[in-house]
Parts: sequence; C-alpha cells; structure tokens
Amino acid sequence: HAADAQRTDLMTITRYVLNEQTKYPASRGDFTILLNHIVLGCKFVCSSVSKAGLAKLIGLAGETNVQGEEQKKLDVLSNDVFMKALISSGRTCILVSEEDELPTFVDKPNRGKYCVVFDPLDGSSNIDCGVSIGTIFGIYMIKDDVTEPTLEDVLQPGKNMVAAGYCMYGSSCMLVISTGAGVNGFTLDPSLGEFILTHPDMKIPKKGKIYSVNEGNAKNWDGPTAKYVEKCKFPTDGSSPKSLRYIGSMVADVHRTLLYGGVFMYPGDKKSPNGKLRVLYEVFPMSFLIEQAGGQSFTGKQRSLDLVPQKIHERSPIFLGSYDDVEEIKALYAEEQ
Ligand code: AHM
Ligand code: MG
Repeated sequence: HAADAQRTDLMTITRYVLNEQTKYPASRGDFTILLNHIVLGCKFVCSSVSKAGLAKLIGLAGETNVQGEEQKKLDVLSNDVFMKALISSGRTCILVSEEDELPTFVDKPNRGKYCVVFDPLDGSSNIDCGVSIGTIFGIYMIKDDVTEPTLEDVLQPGKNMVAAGYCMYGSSCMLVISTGAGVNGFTLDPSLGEFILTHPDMKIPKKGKIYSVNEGNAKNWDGPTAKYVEKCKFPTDGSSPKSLRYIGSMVADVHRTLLYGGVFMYPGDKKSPNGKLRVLYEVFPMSFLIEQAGGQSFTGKQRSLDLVPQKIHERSPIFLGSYDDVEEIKALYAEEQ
C-alpha cells in the first residue's frame, strides 16, 4: 500500500508550500505566490534550455553584462522572464540580478515585501556543450514596510535570508529549496509540468570522498588551499585519496556535493583575492542550503552567511560542503594566523 500511495499522492511544490504556510496563521500566502512566480521562471528556462539547439537560441546577443562577459541569448531571455515574473507577482520590492548592473526597485502598485537576489542562468559557458546549468536565488524580507526600500534591505548578511534555492537544468530538472527549516528537492515531471517532492529533508553526508575545484588556478592559490588539495590527493592519515569532480557549473557542482558529500571550493588567489563567485546570489543561497542540510560554508576568514556585503555584485572566496571536510579547511586557515 505504501508504494501505491507514493505513486498516486503527488506532493507538488505548491501544495508543499501551502501546507507549510498553515503553520503560520498570520501568513497571507504572499510567499506561496512569490514562489509560484519563481517556479514559472524555472519552468520557462528549463524548456528553453532543453530546446536551445533546436530553437537556435544559442549564440551571442551582442551585449556585455556587468562583469564584462559575453552574454548569451539564453541569459538575456532568462533574466527577462524572471524579472517580469517577479515584478508581476506583486510580492517583490527590490530585485538584484547578476545580469543587471543596477538593482531594480519595483514601483508602488506592484510592490511587496520580498527582495529577490538571483543569477537567472549560472554557468552559461556550459550552454553550448549541453552541460547542466542552473538558476540560483535568495530571498530577503524588507526590514520594515513603513520607510521607502533602500539598498540596505538587500545588503544584509546571508543568514538573514528567509529562503534560498536553485533549479538545475540537468538530465532532469530539479528545484532545491530551503525556507530555513531543512532542504527539500523537487523534480519537474515534464508530462505534468509540476515539480514533485522527490528528495524530502535532504542531508549532506558528514564527510565526503570528493573535492571540487578549478585546479587550473593552482599556481596562484594561497597556502591553506594548496595544502588542503595536497591532503586530498596524498592523505597522511591512512585514508584513501579523494576523487576530483569539477563541472564548472556551480549549481551542478553544489548539487553533487549536497547529494554525495565532499567539498566544493572557489578560493581566492593571488590574481583574484576574492575569488570569482558573487556573494549575494551565488555564495549566500548555496551556503544557506548547505548549512540547512547539515554542512558548512566558509570564506577562508569566516562563516559565509555572516558576511555583510557592501556592494550588490561583490565576490567572495567560498569553501562549502560536508561538515567534517570544511572543518579541515578551517583548521588549515587557523594555522596560518
Ligand atoms: P557565470 O556566472 O559567469 O556563469 O560564472 C559562474 C560559474 C559557476 O557556475 C562556476 O562555479 C564557476 O563559474 C566556474 O568558474 P571557472 O570556469 O573559473 O572554474
Ligand atoms: Mg553566475
């Protein structure tokens, strides 16, 4: 009977969030509505990504984004879809996207109490070869709804986020989300067009056998990063060496880390002291999820979620993953002091 129930009682993401909401009698369903609009964006991007070759959507849009990188058509499209969906939800107030240099302040008639920071299509260098890419998002609540919203409302430490998640466009499309009470994974059933709860209460293994880093940057690494990677390859405690897995698509690398354990890192180095990944919409949401799943995230100096960003497109080094593995990295940095 249990097997029957599994097949016929489908927990969709909307139903899941509505259930959660009943725990808060004062809730007016704003978060559910906001999430429904994010889900719409994810479904759109998923369908565009899977048709990318067919629809000849691949290619340069002839624009350059804030970080000076070439922007692909799919990035532009995904950004437009998410922006419009978030604004029309009527539940947002400030939007920060990797693709836009400036934040978007939502006009009064559409204004709500949530701030959304997001990377609409991360890992876009992987589009042309069909490797998994994803959307990353984090959600803050405005400090109060009396005063006019300001940038201060989004320049908050990651631990203040009320929710964070990513959607991976991989061999299947998966949405992984946390509202601060654990992590849940939903898989898109393409025939239903619904995200179904497939990975309830995800927990990251306490220790892993995988390390994930762009080793091409090794010549510029700092001491602790170099020492840690050396330990992964030549362990001195009698354990087996770790395997290296690096996709170069943060969502896919973090997703694997969440499921299989180990560490994912994008350290700072001599050339880029702050690494590559952006604090607001890459480091924070992923750190939030990993902590909620029982792991840790560290910047080389502090807990990642304690960082207070000064600028919306700020970068930070990041080491995240299994609790014990990140503990080792923290010890190596502490030795340096
Ligand atoms: P993007 O936002 O321009 O797509 O860059 C972010 C991506 C991440 O998905 C990934 O972790 C990282 O860049 C890989 O960088 P590198 O190619 O330097 O290893
Ligand atoms: Mg990105």
